Amino acid sequence: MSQSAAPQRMTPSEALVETLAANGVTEVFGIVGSAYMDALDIFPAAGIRFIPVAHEQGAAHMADGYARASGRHGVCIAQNGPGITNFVTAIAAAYWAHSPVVFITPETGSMTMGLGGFQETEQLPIFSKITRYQGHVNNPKRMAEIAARCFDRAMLEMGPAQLNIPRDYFYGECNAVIQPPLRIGRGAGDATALDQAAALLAAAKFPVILAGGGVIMSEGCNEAVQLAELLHAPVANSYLHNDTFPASHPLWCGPLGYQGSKAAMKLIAQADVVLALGTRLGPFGTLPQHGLDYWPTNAKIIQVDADAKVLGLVKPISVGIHGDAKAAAMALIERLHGRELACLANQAERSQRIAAEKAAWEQELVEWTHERDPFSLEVAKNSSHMHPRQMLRELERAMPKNAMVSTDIGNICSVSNSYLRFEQPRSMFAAMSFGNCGYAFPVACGAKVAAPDRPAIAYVGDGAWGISLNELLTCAREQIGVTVVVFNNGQWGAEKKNHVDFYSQRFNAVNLESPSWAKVAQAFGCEGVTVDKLSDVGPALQSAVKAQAEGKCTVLEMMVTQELGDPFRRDALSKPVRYLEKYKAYT
Ligand SMILES: Cc1ncc(C[n+]2csc(CCOP(=O)(O)OP(=O)(O)O)c2C)c(N)n1
Ligand SMILES: [Mg+2]
Repeated sequence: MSQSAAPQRMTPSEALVETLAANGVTEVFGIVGSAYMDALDIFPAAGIRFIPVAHEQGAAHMADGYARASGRHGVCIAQNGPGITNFVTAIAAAYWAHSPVVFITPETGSMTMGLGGFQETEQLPIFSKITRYQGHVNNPKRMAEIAARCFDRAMLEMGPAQLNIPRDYFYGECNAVIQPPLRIGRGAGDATALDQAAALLAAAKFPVILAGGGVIMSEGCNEAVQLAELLHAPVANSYLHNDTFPASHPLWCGPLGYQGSKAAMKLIAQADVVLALGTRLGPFGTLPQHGLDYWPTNAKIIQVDADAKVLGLVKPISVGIHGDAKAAAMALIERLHGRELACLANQAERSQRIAAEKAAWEQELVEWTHERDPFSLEVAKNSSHMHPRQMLRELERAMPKNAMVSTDIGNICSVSNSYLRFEQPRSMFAAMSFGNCGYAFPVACGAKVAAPDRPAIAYVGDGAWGISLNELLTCAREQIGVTVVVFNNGQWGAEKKNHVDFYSQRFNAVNLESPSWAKVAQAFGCEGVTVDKLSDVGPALQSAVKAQAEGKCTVLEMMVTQELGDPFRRDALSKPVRYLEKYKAYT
């Protein structure tokens, strides 16, 4: 069958489906369409389950979640034209999450392209800036070759690859060879740079490791632990990558960035050498938080990343290593092993400092039961609903150890960053730098399909829920057992916070009237539970997780107050200025 060296006579549809099989594809997400029906017809014979969704954005998000949970390709397909344009937001999100998503985009037929026929749009320019590789089948005889390249490049370039196919090119015949996957190892990086990095680390008195998403993508978590233990260095997670280092480890100190750990911030502020391992040091990941401008501008920064273009891009660095995070960590361990390490002289003192900062932050979190700014105090005063922070703490307590949690964009989802701790990699799937509301739920669905034995939980604000809830249909129809925690605060809270801070509380389009989300879930054929007491939060989560084993999706609607945590981006807004008389009151 597949992977034979001799060319075989087959149709382009067969060449495509054989290429999927050769790449280990067992699930494809999408909405049925005439454009690719000839290929879809033979999916079952190739052992591929087609998972029909409610909206193509959901399909591409599911492919993203699938890829992030498994480390394998996530694949989606749709009808030419509108089905494909529905992919756009989710592909942009996958691009910034570095997910190896292969999205197959049948295009209008080659004989009518340019005539303004049905469902016609140029599908390559639309994705050109949010895709790592674009393969266009310019001749049906090249289907196997170009399809295989998309799978190879998605892995090589660590991001989405587009396979664009004029719809008439599924038909005909070709003599094709189904190539085995081409997986290129990256290696540890330049030996001289590694030597320099090792020298800096050996001389460091207070080294700190910042463990980024590259640690997970390279399967390098164990090596990160070994390196940290060798140096006895505290480890911070990069923003929204709380699963890069086990939270129970004494050297773990939590995430940097928005609503991150003060312990991590205070410790990295003291560093003389930072090893940024598998992180692009994205601009949002190190913004000042909690009033702390913690980035150690005088420290030597060693940055390791598999994408050479991000080295030194955002932060000045002393040493840049273009390499795989795991391999680089191993190479550094090798170079440091048995060597005199300056930082071991003060190991006991650093241990004490790490433990003290962690304890102080933990204590602060324990006491931080609600927000204390005047607006929050006012709206929570007469409310019978739960304080978001206390509700998040209860979720944290009840969270199964091997859970996968996806998080959306919103005020409460952001605050949850302080309460999400993981023991194993491939556990946290946040809407990364693209930051689209509506990310978390479909991503959790994809993760669950990829890892059916692990609990999958989505954290979603009630506003973002309106964007994504249609995929409850998919969960009910396909028996995808995920748990959705909807934070019902009756508002687009994160944006409302800007009205509070900058627009004198002139609330415009931020308050939400919604039906009972528990009843809506039930109407979709899912389970729905309204939770309004703190003591019910943990048990509700646990029974919903239990129901996942039966393929049941549960929506837990958390009734919370309208209080709001710190805003994401104080840096990006300024107080309104009005010159025209009619707008003078709007300052
Ligand atoms: C697709 C999309 N639309 C709009 C925004 C702007 N936005 C960012 S946060 C937010 C409010 C989120 O509200 P909700 O989901 O209810 O969560 P909350 O802030 O109330 O916790 C909005 C509208 C966005 N990030 N993505
Ligand atoms: Mg809300």
